[in-house]
Amino acid sequence: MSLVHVEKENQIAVVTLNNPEKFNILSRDMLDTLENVFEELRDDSEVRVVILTGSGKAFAAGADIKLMSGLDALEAWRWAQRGQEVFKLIEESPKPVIAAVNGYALGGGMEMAMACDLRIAADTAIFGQPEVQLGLIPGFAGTQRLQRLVGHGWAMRLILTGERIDAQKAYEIGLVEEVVEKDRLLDRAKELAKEILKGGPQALAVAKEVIHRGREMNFDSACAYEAQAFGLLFATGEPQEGLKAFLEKRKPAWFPEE
Ligand code: CO8
Repeated sequence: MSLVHVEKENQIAVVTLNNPEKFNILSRDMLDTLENVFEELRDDSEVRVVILTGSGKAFAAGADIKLMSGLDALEAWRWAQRGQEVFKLIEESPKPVIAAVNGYALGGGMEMAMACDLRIAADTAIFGQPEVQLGLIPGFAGTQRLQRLVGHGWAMRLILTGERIDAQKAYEIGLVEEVVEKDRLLDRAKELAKEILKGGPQALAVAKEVIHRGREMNFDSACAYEAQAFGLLFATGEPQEGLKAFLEKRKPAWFPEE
């Protein structure tokens, strides 16, 4: 049985971490499998939006504690880099990725949700960065993504206390954009994916790129980059189609066969 299940329908891929007995922990095998899946999806022309979720009670209960208990300093360094590498692949996917957080998103599991572009949570989801309670720090880029997402104060609070918060609190601090009843989680994620599918595929990929890279630049440089990316999009033919379709009062055909 595969550790990660992928189901594709109507240009949407639902990627489900599938080790429910172990709360979908991020083991070496799980990270390797996720890497393969996201590399394949990046190159799969039939998929335009990805939904990432977990089976059972957890989205993911973090990195593999047993594995980490046997690491020396260099191995721990490499292990943190490995998680960062795989989550970067998710973040840099040219196709938008929606995290549908179904349950526990702890430690590396919460860090994985933060590498996605959008986050919706089941009302039963639980979030937390409990690393300090294990004598660790978040090592899969959580120290960086969390403060960018929710600001300095809440990042400090969650990382220093290691406290768990429920979905409603996660919504209030901006960690997730929406909370829905657990039974509705996947349907709602698919509705969001369908909204995204209305956009041009190149525009979506370029928007992601400019948002991510621009965040690390000063304002003027980021705006200059944005303007260049805006211009470059016109080389894809997509803006021409989108603008023409509006004027002709029809839906854009992003692909010739549409
Ligand atoms: N790693 C390994 N095993 C785990 C993990 C984990 N993260 N989480 C749960 N398990 C295992 C348990 O050990 C148990 O195994 P077994 O059945 O063999 O005893 C099984 O899953 C079921 O767990 P519980 O009996 O505890 O089930 P409960 O329903 O009582 O509780 C919880 C579920 C709340 C998810 C609980 O298991 C828990 O708190 N898990 C740990 C959560 C945690 O602390 N996560 C953070 C880990 S650290 C991390 O992610 C750091 C990322 C960056 C690393 C980079 C640094 C190098």
